[in-house]
Amino acid sequence: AWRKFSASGFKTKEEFEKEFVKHVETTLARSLFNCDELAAYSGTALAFRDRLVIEWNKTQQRQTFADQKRVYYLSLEFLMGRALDNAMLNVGLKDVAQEGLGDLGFRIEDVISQEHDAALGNGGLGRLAACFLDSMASLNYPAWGYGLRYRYGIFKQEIEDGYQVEIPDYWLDFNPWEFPRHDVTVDIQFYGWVRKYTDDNGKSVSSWEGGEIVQAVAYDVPIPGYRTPTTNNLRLWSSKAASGEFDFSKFNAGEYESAVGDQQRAETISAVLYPNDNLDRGKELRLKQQYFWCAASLYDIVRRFKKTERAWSSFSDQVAIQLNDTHPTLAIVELQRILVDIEGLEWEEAWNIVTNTFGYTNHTVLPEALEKWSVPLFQNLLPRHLQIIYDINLFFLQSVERKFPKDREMLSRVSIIEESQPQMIRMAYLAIVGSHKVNGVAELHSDLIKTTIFKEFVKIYGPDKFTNVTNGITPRRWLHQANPRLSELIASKLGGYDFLKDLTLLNKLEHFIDDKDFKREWAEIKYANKVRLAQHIQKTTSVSVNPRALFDVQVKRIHEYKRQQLNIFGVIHRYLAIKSMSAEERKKLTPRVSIFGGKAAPGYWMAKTIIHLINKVGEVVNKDKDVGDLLKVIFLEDYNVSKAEIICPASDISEHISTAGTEASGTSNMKFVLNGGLIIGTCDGANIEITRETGEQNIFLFGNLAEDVEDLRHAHYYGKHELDPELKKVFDVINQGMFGDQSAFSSLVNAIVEHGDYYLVSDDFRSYCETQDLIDETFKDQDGWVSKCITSVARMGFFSSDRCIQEYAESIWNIEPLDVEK
Ligand code: 26V
Repeated sequence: AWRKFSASGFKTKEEFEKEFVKHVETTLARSLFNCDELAAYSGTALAFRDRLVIEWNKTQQRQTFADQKRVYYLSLEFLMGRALDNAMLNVGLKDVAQEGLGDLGFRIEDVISQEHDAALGNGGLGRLAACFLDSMASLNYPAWGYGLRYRYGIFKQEIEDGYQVEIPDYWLDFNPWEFPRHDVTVDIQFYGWVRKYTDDNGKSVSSWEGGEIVQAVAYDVPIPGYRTPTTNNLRLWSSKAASGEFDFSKFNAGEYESAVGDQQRAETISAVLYPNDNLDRGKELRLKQQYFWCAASLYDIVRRFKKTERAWSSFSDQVAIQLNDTHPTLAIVELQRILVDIEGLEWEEAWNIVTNTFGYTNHTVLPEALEKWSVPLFQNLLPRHLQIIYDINLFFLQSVERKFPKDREMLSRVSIIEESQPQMIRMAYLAIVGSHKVNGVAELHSDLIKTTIFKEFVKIYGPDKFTNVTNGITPRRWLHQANPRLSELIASKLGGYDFLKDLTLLNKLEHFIDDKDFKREWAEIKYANKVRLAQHIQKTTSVSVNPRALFDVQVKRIHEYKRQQLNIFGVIHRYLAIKSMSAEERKKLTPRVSIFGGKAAPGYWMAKTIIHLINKVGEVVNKDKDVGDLLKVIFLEDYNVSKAEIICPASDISEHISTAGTEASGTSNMKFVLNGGLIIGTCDGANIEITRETGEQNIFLFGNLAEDVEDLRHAHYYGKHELDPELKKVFDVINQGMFGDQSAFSSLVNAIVEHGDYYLVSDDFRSYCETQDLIDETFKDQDGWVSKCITSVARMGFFSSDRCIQEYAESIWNIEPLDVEK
């Protein structure tokens, strides 16, 4: 009956305009006469927000009454990007808004681009979480995301004099997409001590007492599904001082400064996203963030479960929790604490519930990224949790001992506590022991974790606990939104947009592989997308690039293992080749624009040096008259989600060239291919599955294999590797100062020449350059090139995050979709 009273929202252009004007004039208190683009964005966002809210409320009510299992996706990062375009496309009223805004004198693209990216993540891991939210809602799964509401997202990057400069990303000034829930708060405890006593029934009980309290406040963000009323919830926690706990008394006693200090300390917890990607520094504030967020989320989940008045034994029939990497592993310990210390369950019973509830996804094998926390730090901050971890470990090691009675070494290898100085807690091991399923994110990666970092656990639990779920991307944002013209062309051939809900339908494009008009239109769209990127490059770097040239793109976080250094050394090699050519030879060359983008962690010196070198090479090459259009080198500032939406549709070749065995999956590889670009890549991560799906003739693979990496590193270590002669020439010109003061780049060169070349740049250099030459040749046959691109797109259906989420739902979460309308 409540539906009778709910607003239905606008449907027509006129109704949209009415809503728009209402919001500009009342919500924003502005006159239509000084409505600029930002105000137009705000008015449009608020109009669409109203629509989302109606469906959102409906969905949440329906989920509550349906009483079926829900999944909670715990992630410290959600790299959402912009929300308005996505909301308009999902609701299906972008055309209406476009016309309405047109009437009012605005271009919809300009309005959309007013929005500040929600950048609560570093890279692939955070963007994956965002794609998952989109797919879970689009497939009608009852699902919530839980994260932290950072006041500052990932820093904005500026390039000054070739160096990266970090600017704080304060993004909350106007955010129409979040709803503060000042009534949904949780008190979170830190520090203190454990009191052990015997209760009235003679049972020994532990209780965590004292310490200090910080309050968690919920902020909710609606997550609309594509063309479905299902609108899920992303709940982000913000920290603030617990009012009345200690600051008020101090305030009254005149201790203003210390009262304010307490408040600031509390607010610091959710103040800033850690800008490290694949590097663990073990900072106390990061542990505080993790516990704050896990404890608030668990309290919320348990509170919701308790309202159903079910027996604890049915908890894992109602609740699945997925851990996005080890960052939320404390949730395992917290649930055990709630069940044993607060709800009074027996250890065994509680532990069964816990392990049936959790699944853990591993996203990296890099040793420096595997989280470990020092025991003394833990002891101080979370004394009761440390005890529980010790008990979990004790019972676990006892079971291992029973299974492998003769293998004493085994116990120290798999212990959750590393016997170092100080002792360390191995979070990945804790996550494995506390979950019923562990998965990697691409086939090679899932095999590697089973045979390397977690091999002992395969012996203990058997292979079935370990599984693979290859990553995917949402075709709504990464095809339809980023590349509307290509999406429209595809729809015209397939008879509608059903492929956005079932991406495997793309395979029908193969029927059109000889359709001349189709291919021409395809090529025109790619060209138009390149023109658009060229304009962006012109505007932001003042360099003119020829959109007919081959656009070669590498955009991702800067990291030695991703090997942007291999790319830029290859560019220098190409530059030297051009310089030594005759005019005749130059005419035969394929003109190329090498485009780089990505942030370096602020403390990662080597990554910053790579950025510096790219920029200095660009300065020299781009003004060299000998070279002209044959080669341009561009570093795009501040790579983020909304820039990726411009860049992905505009590439001819993108680079995914990590040292084999180091990139768990990669997801931008999928985005580029889905947008009609080809890949140069190593046999790593999801590149391997992309090759299997799209065909070996449609990808440019090079380099050594993962299985050979160990031997090659050995060869370097024992001085048995000879530096690649062409790479040596590149180093020679760097050392001669061709790109400015050579000492600025010596660490980069020496990592390869003197320090063992851990990432095997020299080993792969030759095959990398040869493969680039092959790309030049292949690109000369434009018709053949377009055929490869179309064939690849037709075969990308597997890489939808919808497929990926369905696999999680069936093999890990055991949840069913829920129709909101029924
Ligand atoms: C670890 C840490 C350690 C503590 C400080 C901050 C921090 C941030 C991130 C990480 C783990 C990073 C793991 C990661 O980002 N993996 C990426 O996950 C993508 C999605 O599965 C995948 O496509 C990439 O290949 C993989 O590098």
